[in-house]
Amino acid sequence: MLHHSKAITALILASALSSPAFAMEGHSAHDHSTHNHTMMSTVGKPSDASKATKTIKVDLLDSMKFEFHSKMNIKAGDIVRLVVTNKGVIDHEFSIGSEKEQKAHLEMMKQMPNMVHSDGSTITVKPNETKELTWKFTKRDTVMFACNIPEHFEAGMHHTIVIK
Ligand SMILES: [Cu+2]
Repeated sequence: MLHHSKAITALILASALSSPAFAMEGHSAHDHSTHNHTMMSTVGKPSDASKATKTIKVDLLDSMKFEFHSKMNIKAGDIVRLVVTNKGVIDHEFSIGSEKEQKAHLEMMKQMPNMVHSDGSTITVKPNETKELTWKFTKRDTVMFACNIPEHFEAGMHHTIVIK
């Protein structure tokens, strides 16, 4: 009987491990709460790093500021690879969206402060860590970069640019 149930468990495990859905489930269980719904943004969409037309480095600072290493001179249609480093000692986030989207995101973060993102428009970056996000800015628009970790946005951790 014991032998029999073991065999069944092994079978279930084997099929579960080969399923991509299981891999995602396992990932979110590990991250506690993963925000992985596909959020449509009005200011663009995630893109492939290999298609990038520009690379911009950004540092996240505990002074609640973003430090862009080059001018955010972005035109509609540009695909920008953002290389984001957390230079601080606390977690920060780098999120791309419209002002309205960032406001909604901020409200959500107040409900779930430990939310970890993987929706393509937001990355959570730990101290001394560098992560990348490639984004296609699709049209002339006002885009807001924000860290929506509670208190950070309010302390000034956001930056608005105009896409030409
Ligand atoms: Cu922050």
